[in-house]
Amino acid sequence: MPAALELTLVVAATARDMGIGAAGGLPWTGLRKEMAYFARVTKRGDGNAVIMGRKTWDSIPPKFRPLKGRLNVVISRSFAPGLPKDPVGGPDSDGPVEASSLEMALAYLKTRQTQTNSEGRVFVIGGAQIYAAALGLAEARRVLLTRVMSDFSCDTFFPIVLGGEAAASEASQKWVQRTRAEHAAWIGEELAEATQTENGTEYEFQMWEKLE
Ligand code: FOL
Repeated sequence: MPAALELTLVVAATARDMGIGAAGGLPWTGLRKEMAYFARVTKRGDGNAVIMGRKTWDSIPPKFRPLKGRLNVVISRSFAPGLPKDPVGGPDSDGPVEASSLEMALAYLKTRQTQTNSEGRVFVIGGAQIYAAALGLAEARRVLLTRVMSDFSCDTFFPIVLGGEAAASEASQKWVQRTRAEHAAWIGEELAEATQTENGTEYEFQMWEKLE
């Protein structure tokens, strides 16, 4: 029997103010190895799903969507209410599956995992509204955070602060940063040097988990 569904949020955010977006896209350009990490980690294993809001879907270059090798689930209040049926593009496609709420997206994925007897990982990939909804659920267990050290002007922000004084008390949940070894074991790959630099922007891959 598949294990209870758990959610992993994947996000890259500025260290200064948890900025994640600007003008409908990412705040930065050219963090190609960072994007490659996102793609590898969300793809690794079988039957993974990525859940995103409609604005995030729109922000992905059309040639890259649906994100391949992962079941894409897109959320919009304008989609038909009720449990989604097959993915757009047919039952074996990468979707997208159109869901009217995060709850419907999760109900769909639970049903699908039971029917296919699969235990693929479920990643929430934004944006701010969908992260906020996910963080309100007990299923949200971990955050794969890429902490971007350079400052970028942002108009969209991750809803909680991880790192610094706030992390321990955030939203009355306790978020703890896992070690590099624990992080590597969970994602299933070696982690490069603590700090990466691309095009003059420094960033660091981190994993945070919520204590019960
Ligand atoms: N998490 C992290 N760590 N970095 C991100 O850039 C990120 N971006 C989003 C959500 N979580 C993230 C949302 N935005 C693509 C584009 C934008 C996007 C998410 C994904 C995208 O095109 N992904 C392709 C990779 C294409 C390439 O290799 O350049 C994919 O296959 O995943």
